[in-house]
Amino acid sequence: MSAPVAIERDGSIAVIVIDYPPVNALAHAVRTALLAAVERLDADPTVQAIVLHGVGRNFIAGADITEFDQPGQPPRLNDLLSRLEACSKPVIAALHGATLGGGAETALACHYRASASDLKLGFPEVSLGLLPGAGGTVRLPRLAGWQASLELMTGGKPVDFERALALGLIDRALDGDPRADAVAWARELVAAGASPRRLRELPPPAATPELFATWRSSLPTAARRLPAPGHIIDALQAAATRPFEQALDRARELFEECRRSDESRALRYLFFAERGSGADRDAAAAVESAGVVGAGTMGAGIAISLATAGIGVTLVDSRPESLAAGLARVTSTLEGSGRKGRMTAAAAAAAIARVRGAAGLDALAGADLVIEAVFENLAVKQELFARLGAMCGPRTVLATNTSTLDVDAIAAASGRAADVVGMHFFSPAHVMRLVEIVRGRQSSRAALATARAVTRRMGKIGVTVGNCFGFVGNRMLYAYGREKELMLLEGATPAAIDRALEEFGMAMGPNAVGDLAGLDIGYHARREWRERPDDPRFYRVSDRLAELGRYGQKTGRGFYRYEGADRRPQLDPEVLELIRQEARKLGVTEREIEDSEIVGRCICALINEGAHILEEGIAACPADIDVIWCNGYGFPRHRGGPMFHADTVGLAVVLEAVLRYQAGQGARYWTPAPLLASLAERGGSFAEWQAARAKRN
Ligand code: T1G
Repeated sequence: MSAPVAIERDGSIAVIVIDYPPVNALAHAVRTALLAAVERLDADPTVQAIVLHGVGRNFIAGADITEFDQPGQPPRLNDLLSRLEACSKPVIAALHGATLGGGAETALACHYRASASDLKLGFPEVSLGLLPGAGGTVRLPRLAGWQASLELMTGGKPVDFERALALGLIDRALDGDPRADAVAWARELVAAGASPRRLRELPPPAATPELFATWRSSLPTAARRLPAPGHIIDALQAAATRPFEQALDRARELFEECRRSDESRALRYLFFAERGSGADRDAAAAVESAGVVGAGTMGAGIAISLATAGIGVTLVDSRPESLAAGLARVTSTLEGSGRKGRMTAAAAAAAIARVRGAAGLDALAGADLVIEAVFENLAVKQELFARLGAMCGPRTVLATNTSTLDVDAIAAASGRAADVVGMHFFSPAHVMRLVEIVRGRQSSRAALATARAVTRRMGKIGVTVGNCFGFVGNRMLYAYGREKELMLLEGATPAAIDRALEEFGMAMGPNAVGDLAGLDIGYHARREWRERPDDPRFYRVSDRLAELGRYGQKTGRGFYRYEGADRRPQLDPEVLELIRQEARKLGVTEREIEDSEIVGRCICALINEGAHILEEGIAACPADIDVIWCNGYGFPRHRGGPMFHADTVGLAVVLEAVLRYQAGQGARYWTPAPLLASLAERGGSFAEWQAARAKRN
């Protein structure tokens, strides 16, 4: 591997070149070499200016996140950047692509900044439960002011070239080859007698304590539960009220507090878990044309995602009105994204142009990939796959978007099971980033790799799972939902259950989720479930609501009432009465249920089912389960997912709770998974278990 930092000379201009794939992260080796280069060039009288340049797809993507599980090794980034800023000759940052976190802080420590137009400059530390710990909180306000600094750092979203220029974060554009253009500019600066411009020498802009108090109080509830957003505001306030060096030290202290927090450990864990393994990338077949069968909500959403990724799509539906509605939904959604700036108008128009409609399956004969999104019924899907199997070309990969049904049974009907995989999208499919890629008994390596590659190309996270009822996500959802349904009968109200789990951090409580997704969907899926527990209490309340046509938001009544366009749930005494009636019929005694029990039973049910799923190999590792639940089911990211959360609280604590619920509720649902019991008994964790397995393989 070549040296991470090199020095190149262009006459009296020296270029420090950072080349540390894949994203020029400021790892220990890079910091050490960078410091040596700066000290050498600053001492060299033949050097009149220094250009800092990153090779590859971006300038610097930040500190090396893998190093945050250990205390930082010297040279610390703070000290390196202070040395860079102290240079006696102009230092020019030549930016391009992702310039994030420590990369943006490095740019701020330079004296002049220029950038190519593909710039993405930002401070995403908050999404890792951290704060900019190397001077960003002290230097940025001196350049961009308090408002922009608070927005950039508590929001974590990067800005593009235009916005960076408008904020004064960069001085000018780099055209053509950024390195060469930056050297030419450096030469101009030297000729003009330009001297170093150090942000530390600027006074911080005026600020009142009210500004920071207002920001603290306007933080969203979820953000207020986490250490980082508040610590960012503290660090910025320190920059407003303390001398430069003291403000730097304060930011460092606050950074260390965040780095050691469970929240940041969880978010860093998810960062790498979501990038998964790049296994089998080479086995993937190219996909330039795709077919989507079924122009309903899911079908249209899948077509939008494929078209936005640059793939030609044929949307097929034999019912003309459904096809027309599906195509209209594709067009209006993409136009809307263009209008709202989520994509450029040109990109939206190009994506719309990539989608065409067809009434017959024959239009898909030459497609590279076909994804089915028809009614969730096994016989319907088998009949369709029999026709697709016969009609599509030998290279076509066939995917089913079923959310619960047996992929092997569907694959068998196609007569070419090796080409069949599950691609379980989440609603709304053009928004939700998760796809469960279901491996059938005969799915080929190439078919699975192709499904993963297309998922990545759509900018989504693909997690490969085994085939069973509900795969990983929905199978665990049934355990989680089962407990909330039982507690409804035992006396907890829908609102109390939702509030307790939302306070735990779930994006939305399970009853409100049921109303959003449609209680009829779950009802029909449970009808299809052959191994459904023979227990009259099992989802009794949801079933009764569905049988009464209370499907949730779409019918204005479900667990809650919804008035007209107002999507806010209203309590409905009729539902409480219905639940009491069902409980009486089932002989279930009503009692007070604490929030701790609501959260405990629902979350422990998740963890215990997750352990079964790992034992059976339906999920390859605990991280896959966590990625699925954090991206598909609104599990709080700052807890890292159910399995990471279990390790954080301790498996012995989880086992003790499971056994307590067993004593109260019986062994039927509360028998500890053998993996959970054995790990807990020997003081182990799911992470250690996975590490030991990885070592054995
Ligand atoms: N550290 C270590 N590894 C990193 C990394 C980082 N900062 N960024 C990316 N990688 C790895 C990643 O795991 C993957 O590895 C490969 O690079 C490609 O990434 C002191 C405290 C830059 C926009 O939060 O947002 O600076 O899977 O698949 O889609 O104040 O990576 O190939 O083995 O994501 O093209 C702040 C994190 C750090 C930016 C590129 N910086 N990175 O996206 O590729 S904290 C960030 C990204 C900090 C200072 C603070 C993205 C990207 P592998 P990828 P991509």
